[in-house]
Amino acid sequence: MTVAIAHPNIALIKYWGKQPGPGNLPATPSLSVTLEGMRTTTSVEPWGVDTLVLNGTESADPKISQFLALLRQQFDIPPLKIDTSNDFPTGAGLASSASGFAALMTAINAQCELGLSACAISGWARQGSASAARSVFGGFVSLGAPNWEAKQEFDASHWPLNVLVAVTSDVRKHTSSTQGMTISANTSPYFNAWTETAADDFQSAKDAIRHKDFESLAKVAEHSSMKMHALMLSSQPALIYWNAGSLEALAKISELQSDGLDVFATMDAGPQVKAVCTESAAPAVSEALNALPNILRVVHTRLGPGATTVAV
Ligand code: 2P0
Repeated sequence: MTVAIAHPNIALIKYWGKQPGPGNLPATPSLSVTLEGMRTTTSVEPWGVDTLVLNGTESADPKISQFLALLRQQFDIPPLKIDTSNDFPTGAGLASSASGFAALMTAINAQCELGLSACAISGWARQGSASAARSVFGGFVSLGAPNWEAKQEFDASHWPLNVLVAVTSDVRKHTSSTQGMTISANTSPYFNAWTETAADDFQSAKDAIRHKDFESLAKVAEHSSMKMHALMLSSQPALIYWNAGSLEALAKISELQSDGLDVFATMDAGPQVKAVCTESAAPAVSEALNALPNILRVVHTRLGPGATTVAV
């Protein structure tokens, strides 16, 4: 048996939409931070028939079945029991598929002795879920043209940002990211504007991170997040991932910014709000978010490492 762990990542520059054709290639470059405070733990072992246990319950997941079928076109992989669990809400906009496929591919590579490099593991993980390519690496990670290979831009020690996740719901989302992206690409009149402006945002964010320029990073990251949600809202049917707690958290973060705190907000395909801030701002941000009526809890995380196997 092999056990691997991987952490979710939060995109500061968002991926939403795919290129046509095979390989699950994103339509937009993305840039993320890998988080240490939440983890997926996945074990794999040879078994009579493929079996998936998700958070303690035997489950069927077509994405995982398709992923195994794709891998088996290239590698000799026996039937496997995959036992995977998250210590955070699954399918609720906390990038569980990112850490899930990163942990799964890391475990399969070791268990089946595939001998793949981290870059190749990431390439396979991307085919399971594009954001998973980023969770193979720690710190600040890019996924962009021309190769669409994830790459660590800076390790976690480069800039010790904190992320406070304001959890506003533990309910699984109504529309998966994969479905949502197709709906947006096919129906939103803003889709071309989204893809045309993404490369500039990506470059600005990389520059801001290199220079540890919080104000510039905050500006471009909030813009990327809000543009993605404008795209979601302008899709037909509209993809509304926010709830009352999301709006409360966004308003509070804006207020904290006006008070001079180094903090910005970003949201994904779910109602949780992630407040990214400097180490010194974190206690005040945490206290302010915890005091809001519709916030269930606040998870405080720092930047963390990439996916690894662990001894059993
Ligand atoms: C991101 N998200 O960059 C964006 C922001 C959600 C919002 O990547 O279809 O689960 O499996 O490649 O990676 C979520 O999408 O989608 C995602 P697939 P994935 O983090």
